[in-house]
Amino acid sequence: MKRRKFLYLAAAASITPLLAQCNRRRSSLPLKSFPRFSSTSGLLDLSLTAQHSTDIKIGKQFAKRMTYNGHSPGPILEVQAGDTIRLTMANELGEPTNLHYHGLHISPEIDNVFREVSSGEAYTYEFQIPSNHPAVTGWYHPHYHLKVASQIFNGLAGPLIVRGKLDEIPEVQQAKEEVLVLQDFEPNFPDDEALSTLAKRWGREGSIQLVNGQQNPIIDLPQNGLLRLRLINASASRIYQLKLLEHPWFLIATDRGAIAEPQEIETLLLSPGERADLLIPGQIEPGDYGLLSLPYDRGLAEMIQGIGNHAKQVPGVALPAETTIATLRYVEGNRTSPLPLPKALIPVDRLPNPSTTREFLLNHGIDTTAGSNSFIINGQSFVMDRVNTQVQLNQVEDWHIINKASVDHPFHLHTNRFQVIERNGKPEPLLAWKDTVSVGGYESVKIRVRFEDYTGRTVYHCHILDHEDQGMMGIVEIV
Ligand SMILES: [Cu+2]
Repeated sequence: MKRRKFLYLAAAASITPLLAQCNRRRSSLPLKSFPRFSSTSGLLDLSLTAQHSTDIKIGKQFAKRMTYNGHSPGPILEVQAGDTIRLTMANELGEPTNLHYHGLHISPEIDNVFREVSSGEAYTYEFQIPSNHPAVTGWYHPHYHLKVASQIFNGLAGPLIVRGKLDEIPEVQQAKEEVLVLQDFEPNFPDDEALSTLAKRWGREGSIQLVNGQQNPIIDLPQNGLLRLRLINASASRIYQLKLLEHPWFLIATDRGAIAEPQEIETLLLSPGERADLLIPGQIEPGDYGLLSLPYDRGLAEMIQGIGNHAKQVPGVALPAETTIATLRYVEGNRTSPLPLPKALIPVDRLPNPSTTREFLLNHGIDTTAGSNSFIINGQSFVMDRVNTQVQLNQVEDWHIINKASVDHPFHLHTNRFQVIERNGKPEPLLAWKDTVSVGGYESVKIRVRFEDYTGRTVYHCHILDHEDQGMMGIVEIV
């Protein structure tokens, strides 16, 4: 590990002058407002068309992106716990797709990643969100196997907000709210067929980091007020290590809802699929404060060592670089005295001890039963209709996720939420509800999950989506 760090630092030092030119762009444009669909009288009824758009403006260029209704990221969907969503998705992509409702606790019969919505067809998803569903920042995105990485990297993703008790806490209610969808982009990116094996094995990344499709937008921070940010990592592979420069910020919610009380943080690590809600009090010296994406090495140093320096020129392999992804700017607020942070949020009850413990070994290798040389979990790569794990409804289990590889493999479980119990054998300090957890190279994480409310087949997988497409996914059947 020491050697890996050293190599990485050496690489970072040699590229710093270049970064200073291209990534410290001055912020000038305000954060654009988002198209939004909100439920009325308990129903959110809408249509989304997955399509190609050629007129998506990124910086000064126009880019070809995959969009929902012409937007990347797609419109915000906003509902209350207990509401019904009736969403018709029309597919005009020229290839199959579908939708996954990442962050919702709903039946896998509805949130079914095995469903195919063929090109030229439409499908209506209709379901009720449980009335006891926690308030969450979720997101919707395609989950059609073998196309997940390319469709998400090309821009298909949108926020899905469930409002509830967290939103009713007076200080949270009075906060100014922004949803920030983090994506990365590369101009002139090769087609999937032309993308190098290396980029697919690494997990494709773009060198341009976008917040709601913009580079370094300005976000207003009302003086004496609170700004609530809902962050969604909708990138195919990029792991963000975020820092708000010289300004305090407080975590209030993770993937599946609120934590017990606001927690001041230094940096925030956000793997693909993960979300975090933050409160930022506008109560220090007015000015501009950069939201930095710090260089984060998810194993590139070791890979470059293995294949030589030419990794730098491979499209889809972006070198770690410091980038200001947004700028928070103090603006006049309507308050004369500071709005305090809430003292308490929502209690998080610790799950009881498990009745079963399982191991999941993440690695690269040969699965002789699938006849593939790819990304594997417990020696197996993903095969449609093969159940890898069977669990009992309502039982609590500990899953010990052990990464045997040198690169990070963030682990995502569909349908049910979990709590992280241990990381590398040490108790996890923060009790929180999660559905995606970062597992660094050679690291291990223990998660605790209760399989609640729904039987059926659902999946767990690596959220580096190229890894998932290449087999790092399994089926769990709840009986
Ligand atoms: Cu992975």
